[in-house]
Amino acid sequence: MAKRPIIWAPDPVLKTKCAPVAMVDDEIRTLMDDMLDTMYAAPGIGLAAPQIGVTKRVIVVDVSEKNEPNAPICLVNPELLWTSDETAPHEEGCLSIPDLYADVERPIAVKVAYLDRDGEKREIEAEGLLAICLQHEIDHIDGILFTDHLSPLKRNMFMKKMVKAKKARAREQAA
Ligand code: GNR
Ligand code: NI
Repeated sequence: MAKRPIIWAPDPVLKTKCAPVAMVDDEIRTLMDDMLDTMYAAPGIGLAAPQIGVTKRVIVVDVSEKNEPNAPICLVNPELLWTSDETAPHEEGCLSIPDLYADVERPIAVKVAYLDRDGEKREIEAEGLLAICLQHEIDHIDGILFTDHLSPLKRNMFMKKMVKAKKARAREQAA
């Protein structure tokens, strides 16, 4: 189990359409464990493999409340089978876009097919925060950030802020 550094936008790895996993083996299970460690440490409610530099179709989510036991879900090759016609805006943030938040309009309910930690085929139906998080993470493995759902004006503003923040961090690390 290990926490890994989170990659910040802009970075080409975050724009990559990730490759399907051929087999859920120990390497993938270790990747998922590391992703959970990284997500809980952040803390966050989801994480996609490209956020730690691995361009594979693997995501983890846990939308349990702080006072509840952890409820991690690990999804390999997740696929949106169905999305509701009804949509709603919800404020989103991203560990790869620190300190920036914006409303994103998405379907309020989804059905997702995936492989679990044992490589078994499963389906999950979700609404509320879990549905939002699943869509946010599936976007990541298609190279899409939540800022890509915003108006070009807002997206450009965010991108400029991200470039500035990344430069500031690079300066801090050099000092
Ligand atoms: O921790 C996270 N919170 C969050 C809040 C609203 C919508 C989506 C998210 S996902 C985010 C973690 C992250 O960046 N996952 O890719
Ligand atoms: Ni994210």
